Amino acid sequence: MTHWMTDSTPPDDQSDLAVKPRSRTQRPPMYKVLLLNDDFTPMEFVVHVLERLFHMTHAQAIEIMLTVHRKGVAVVGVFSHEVAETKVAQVMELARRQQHPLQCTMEKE
Ligand code: TYC
Repeated sequence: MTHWMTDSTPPDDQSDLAVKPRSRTQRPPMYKVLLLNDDFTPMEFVVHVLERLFHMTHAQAIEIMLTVHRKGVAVVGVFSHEVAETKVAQVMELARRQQHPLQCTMEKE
């Protein structure tokens, strides 16, 4: 008996019946960054934050700011955990520096 015959892998005589192995690749979880409404933060400050930190055009920033103002909350972007955390921290820091009560949070998509 030759050595290769003791191998535990059976001869592949049914290659035409092969099934696709289940893919084990996974997407990393993504996180929504949410902006919350309040009664005190000036509209123009919120627009500035959206332009500066979320790279929105002036028109897009106004639209999202007004959505938050009317509905109470809006998603301003979807990012990896690390980027979402950084964005939230940057918004909170800009607001804190200007003493605005603006709140920004993140949640798993
Ligand atoms: N509601 C605020 C006002 O009337 C404006 C505002 C919009 C505040 C969006 C926060 O996330 C916010 N000045």
